[in-house]
Amino acid sequence: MGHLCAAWGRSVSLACAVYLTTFWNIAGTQRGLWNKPRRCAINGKVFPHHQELTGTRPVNRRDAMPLSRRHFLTTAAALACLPHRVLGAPAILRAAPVTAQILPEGDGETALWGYNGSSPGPELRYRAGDTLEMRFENALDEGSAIHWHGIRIENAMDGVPYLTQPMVESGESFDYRFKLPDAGTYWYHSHNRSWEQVARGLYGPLIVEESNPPAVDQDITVMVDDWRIERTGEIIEDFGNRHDFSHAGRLGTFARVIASSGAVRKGDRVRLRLINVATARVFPLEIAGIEGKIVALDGMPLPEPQEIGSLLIAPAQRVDIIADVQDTVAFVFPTRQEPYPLGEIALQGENPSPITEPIGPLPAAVITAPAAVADHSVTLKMQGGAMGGAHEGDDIWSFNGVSGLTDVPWQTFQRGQTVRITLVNDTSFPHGIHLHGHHFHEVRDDGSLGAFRDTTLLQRQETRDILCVFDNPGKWLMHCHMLGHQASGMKTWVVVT
Ligand SMILES: [Cu+2]
Repeated sequence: MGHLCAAWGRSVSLACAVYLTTFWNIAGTQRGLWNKPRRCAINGKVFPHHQELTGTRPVNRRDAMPLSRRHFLTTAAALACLPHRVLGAPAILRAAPVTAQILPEGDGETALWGYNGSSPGPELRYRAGDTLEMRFENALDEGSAIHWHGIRIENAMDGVPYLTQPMVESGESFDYRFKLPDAGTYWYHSHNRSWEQVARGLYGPLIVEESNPPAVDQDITVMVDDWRIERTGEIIEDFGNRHDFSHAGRLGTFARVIASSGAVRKGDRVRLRLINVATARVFPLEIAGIEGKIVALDGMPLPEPQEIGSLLIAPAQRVDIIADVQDTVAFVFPTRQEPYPLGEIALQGENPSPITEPIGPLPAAVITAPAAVADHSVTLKMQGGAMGGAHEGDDIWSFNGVSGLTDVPWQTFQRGQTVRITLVNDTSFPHGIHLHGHHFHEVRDDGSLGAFRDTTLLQRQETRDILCVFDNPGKWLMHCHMLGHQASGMKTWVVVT
């Protein structure tokens, strides 16, 4: 496993870009954003206008940390500008209530649930081929378990209570131990009552480095989330309401990025590992201040890096970017009204010797290619929800007229079979469909193989084929990662024998 580094907690204290405080109304649409006076807290000072800050950030990076040191000390991993990144992970993840500074410093704190005293939980960083060994301790008042999202994992370690492991009840623990086969950007999160537990903050990044990582000056994890909180920071305790479930899910009132570094130099080459950890919100995302390429989606390298353009990241999806810094790195959520600022990484000095090599592809993952002709073809139709048609399920949502998990799996596949699944979104909402234990190819309209993902976004009334080699034995969940949809019927499971 990764080195258990005693100094890690101290050495990774660089947290977080500058955050602007902007709310949108609780109706949850992207319209009608309500703006607090725009301001940024840096070095404890409050600046009245965001624009005034460009290029005038403090030079002491350690002081440029608007998030509370108390609560976020262990959330970040990459120490800026160190030539060698530090692999590291604690040996225990302990879930318990925490307090987090979600709003800018000086505004109210938010009572959440987290791991090891913080939300997000600590960044776990390993190298491909390592074995992750982690004791999960549950100090919550209810059951929980940890799912290691996107890892082609041994089934018994997948973290789905009742399907792959017993529930880890309050006061109990569970030992996870599994190999990390593929380099990439992954994340871990609760997989019990996830519409509430993840919304309360039970998640963190899981980074698996290449054995020979691409040369960058900084490797920065950027989680994007929204929280349904009052303007005081207090969480709004309306989890699990059926209105949310039947519509787009629990959309937040406040959103921002949480980045593992607060500053970059002009000319730095950076790797940005974007993770949408929200329970429901699809984030369109624009990133200013960099020029580069997308090199991986959902952890898996692209054969050829792609232009960045405008990103659209569904809950649970990841995007890896390698890029050169030209200016303050600003993350913006474009809306129909004014752009909603999600946070920035400050510009601080200039890199005297920038990396100039072209940005090439990451080393390909060693994974079985799908057969030219699929062994099986099946259809999975999403039905239900508000403004949806009638369906035969007994809950809000269904797959093929069946809501929730049944005693028998939806499908049983022989190990190694290539299966074409036609995903049909016959509803009025987008859905991000996640398959556990495997990645799959999105099939393009012309029939060619597209991105290799573990979560695919289907817009309302959209249809897409995916092609998967089911080569990992066990019981695997397949569900919508809008977690309220999952909770109210949009999930099923397959068996690979
Ligand atoms: Cu959904």
